Amino acid sequence: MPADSDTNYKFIIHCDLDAFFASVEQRDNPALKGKPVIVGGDIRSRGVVSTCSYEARSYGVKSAMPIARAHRLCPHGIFLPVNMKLYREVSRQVFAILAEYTPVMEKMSIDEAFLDIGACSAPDSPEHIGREIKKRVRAELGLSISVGISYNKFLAKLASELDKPDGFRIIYPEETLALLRPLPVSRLWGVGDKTNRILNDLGLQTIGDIQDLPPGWLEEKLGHAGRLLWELARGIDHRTIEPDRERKSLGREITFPVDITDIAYLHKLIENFAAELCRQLRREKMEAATVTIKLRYSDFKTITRSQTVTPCNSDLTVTQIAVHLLDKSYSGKRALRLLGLSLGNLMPTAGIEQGSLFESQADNSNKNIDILMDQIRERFGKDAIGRASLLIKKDIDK
Ligand code: TTP
Ligand code: MG
Repeated sequence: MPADSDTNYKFIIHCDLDAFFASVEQRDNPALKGKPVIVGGDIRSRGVVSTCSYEARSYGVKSAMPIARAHRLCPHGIFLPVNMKLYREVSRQVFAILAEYTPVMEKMSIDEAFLDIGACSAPDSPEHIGREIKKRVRAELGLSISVGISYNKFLAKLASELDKPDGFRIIYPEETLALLRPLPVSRLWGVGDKTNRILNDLGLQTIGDIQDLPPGWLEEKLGHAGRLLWELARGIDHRTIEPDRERKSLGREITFPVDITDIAYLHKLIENFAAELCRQLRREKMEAATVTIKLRYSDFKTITRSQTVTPCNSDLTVTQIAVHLLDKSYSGKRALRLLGLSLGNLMPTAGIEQGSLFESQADNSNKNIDILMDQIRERFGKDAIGRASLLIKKDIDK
């Protein structure tokens, strides 16, 4: 770690459970221990692999691969459905343990979080904390978690990945450059297939190739992203831990210029709000488990109605639930001066590509439409596209 005199240093711990869904299945059914367990659905299903045990990985099976392909690679594998309710509960238990070590924790997904240990008033040695987390997760929850420790987020995550499974690794500043040097550029944070190809086309295969570039070269080619990649290649990462991901709800409401009773119009407004809120959730890779509507009558009496749901971020699902809540509680007789929709009980989405695993085909095509619309809006602006039913008078919405 940097010298104690460096007031800027941080101790960041990155924790990520090993083969999470599959490990929970193996824990709860000892007959599955040591076997190639593949979670994602029946071999006849058209879904994809959610995750698989390390035993199955040795056959080349991996997340997001079609189940049929996984079956060809590992015909004697044990194929199990996704039990999301159980994994969410275990995830909550794991995060409860992690939260005991620092108030500054950022959950990245269902099985992964950063802890800022430097933020504790009397921090124990990071190594001691890291080892204790591993021990407790094993003893109390029967699961194996990989822990990486370093002085920034990128290196802490890399540390936990490099030593998986059951990993424990610290990356010290003096070893950073040499450790990064031989690794492929795809190891840099944010480098997916597309950026990987661009970098390869520029003749950059390893992180060392980027380290050797003169400062500014990659920035000239790729703009700000080039600058960030060059910094990451040298182990520089200024991002801080953002515990505000813990935000518990997200809402939108409107006070009407004149009181209204038009139920069809209220439905349209709900659809609009749902689209906007869900888009934000998807951008933050979050889902909501509670949908709440708020109604204020012309005499200022205010009511709220909520429903707990399977965590989701789909425009259509949220709209249907909110419209149902409205229809149950509002007959159109009394004039309304305010309508609100909020999504609560926010939590990180389970995984990037798990969609097709545990949802119906209709859910999936809705999700795909949502994602496609997000991409178009990202490129052409917020009003570039919407579901046909959402096209309503914009003036009142403003
Ligand atoms: P990961 O942490 O990426 O994977 P993992 O925990 O299964 O394995 P590793 O030891 O490499 O960390 O994801 C956590 C869970 O999220 C995983 O168990 C299942 C789910 N998931 C999906 O449903 N689909 C996906 O494409 C990925 C990557 C994960
Ligand atoms: Mg994991």
